[in-house]
Amino acid sequence: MKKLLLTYFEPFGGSDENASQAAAALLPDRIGDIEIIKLELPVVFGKCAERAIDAAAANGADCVLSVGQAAGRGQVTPELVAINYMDASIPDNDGNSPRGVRIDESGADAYFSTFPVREMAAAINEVGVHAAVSYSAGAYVCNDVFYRLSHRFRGTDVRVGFIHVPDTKTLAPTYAARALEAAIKIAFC
Ligand code: PCA
Repeated sequence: MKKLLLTYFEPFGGSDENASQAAAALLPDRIGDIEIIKLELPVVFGKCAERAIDAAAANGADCVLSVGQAAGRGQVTPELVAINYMDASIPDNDGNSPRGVRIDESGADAYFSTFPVREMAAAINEVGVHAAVSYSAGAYVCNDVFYRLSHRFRGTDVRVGFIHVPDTKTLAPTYAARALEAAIKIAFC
């Protein structure tokens, strides 16, 4: 049985909910023969990835799929690329606001997702939820966890991916969960 570490985020920016948290809560602990290990992450630069990396090692995860909320987006968006750049327009949940700096001075400028993002977007559309590949995960904490995980697991068999979901007013959590389930299934077929 394959093990997927599925991370989602706590609320941030003064909100009392995060669509990724609501969607993850609705996902089963098993999809086909994939065991889903769920982990909530703090919306804090650096710390988010440390938690995820520790949990991936502790559980022997075969892959890590992180999910976050992208308010203002109308579709579920598997992210193609993580960039080596932080630019926070609001402070993270520990009060950090890095502006226009690299995540890792000696790291690659960017990493591509090692998940099949085009197939994931197609599979999500097929279950009736609008989806499209996104070419930017932004420069806030979602991109940060995606970049740091990609950097940590580059050249290994551990796959790393990221999906943004719209806020819960735009897309009800049941649909976001359905989208994630479809994406996870296709990623392992
Ligand atoms: N969305 C933010 C960080 C946490 C989240 O759910 C982002 O897109 O960077």
